[in-house]
Amino acid sequence: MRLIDETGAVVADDPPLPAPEVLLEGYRGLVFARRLNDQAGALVRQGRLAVYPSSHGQEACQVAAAAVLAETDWLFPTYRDVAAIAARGVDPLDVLVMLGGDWHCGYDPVATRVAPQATPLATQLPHAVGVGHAARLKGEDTVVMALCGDGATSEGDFHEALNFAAVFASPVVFLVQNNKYAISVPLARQSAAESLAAKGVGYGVPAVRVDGNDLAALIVVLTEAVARARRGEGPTLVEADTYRIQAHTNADDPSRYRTEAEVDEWRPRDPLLRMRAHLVATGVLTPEREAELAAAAEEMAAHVRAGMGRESAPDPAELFAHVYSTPTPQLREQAALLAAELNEVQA
Ligand SMILES: Cc1ncc(C[n+]2csc(CCOP(=O)(O)OP(=O)(O)O)c2C)c(N)n1
Repeated sequence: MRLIDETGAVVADDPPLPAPEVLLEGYRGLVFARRLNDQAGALVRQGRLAVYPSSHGQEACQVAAAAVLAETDWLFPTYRDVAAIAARGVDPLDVLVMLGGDWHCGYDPVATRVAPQATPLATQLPHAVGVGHAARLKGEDTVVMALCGDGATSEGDFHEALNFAAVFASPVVFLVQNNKYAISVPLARQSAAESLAAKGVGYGVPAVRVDGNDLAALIVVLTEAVARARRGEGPTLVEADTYRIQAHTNADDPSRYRTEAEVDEWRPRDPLLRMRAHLVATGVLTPEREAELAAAAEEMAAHVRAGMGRESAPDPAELFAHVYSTPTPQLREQAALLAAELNEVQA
């Protein structure tokens, strides 16, 4: 599904576009998300942030996922969904705590209704379904938005979560950001299905494939999926067709598995450029408004730069502290190895 093409032109009028103020607010979210991605990338290069999986090029998915939720709903993100968590209203500094190398989640999941970021692939999906199922049993009208990547759809947890949610009509929206790569593994080596949305069929879950760089289409599709879940009609699977423009993380060299020409094909499909073109053409985005948005995004970036590194440095030994109440011999051995190595480095 697509409503606005790469030039910003409207290409479909059914379903209708979201209201101009909704799109303008969405554009604000895109500007903030892009600025946050750029800022976090710079902090990694300065050695002030341990790792950052950028969502550059995928910002429309991130912003839409947060925009369609009510305050009482839940968001279940992955490591790549920093911008979605920030769009939900969590201070970016708190979101970056874990990626700064701390084993703590930097925000309060219960207060923010955002689960801790998940690094193991797809493990957040059964958790998301559990929260949705529990809310349903308690008679609450909470909806859960569960995010994952294309690679995560090969994990057993994805299938178990989808099946359970379908059978028990759990109020969960599964949003798969198909950015075409699981680190170096291209989609064709990940799935033989015609599309990732097709995976909904076997579970009896309605599925939609949407242009993941079209913010308007994403908002429409996800709003309907959330409404459906809230009506008690069960889960929806949404596959967002998008692309990871930057490296998987700072530790990755994408030139080993994809060509620059392929990346260049996706650059003009940028979700920001597209929404900007649309809003300028329709007179909704004035130069003054745009300058205000840019200034506010700069302020957010300055806040992130100033606050980075305020958290205490975690003790590496804590890595082993809470795995088992009685550590196994292997764990004790690993802990001793790490301690010896750290002693050597410090000496
Ligand atoms: C259970 C599990 N297996 C393997 C990994 C290693 N790993 C980290 S990221 C990644 C690729 C994930 O790709 P995808 O789900 O498409 O998400 P993306 O990074 O593209 O957002 C892999 C295999 C992991 N984190 N968890």
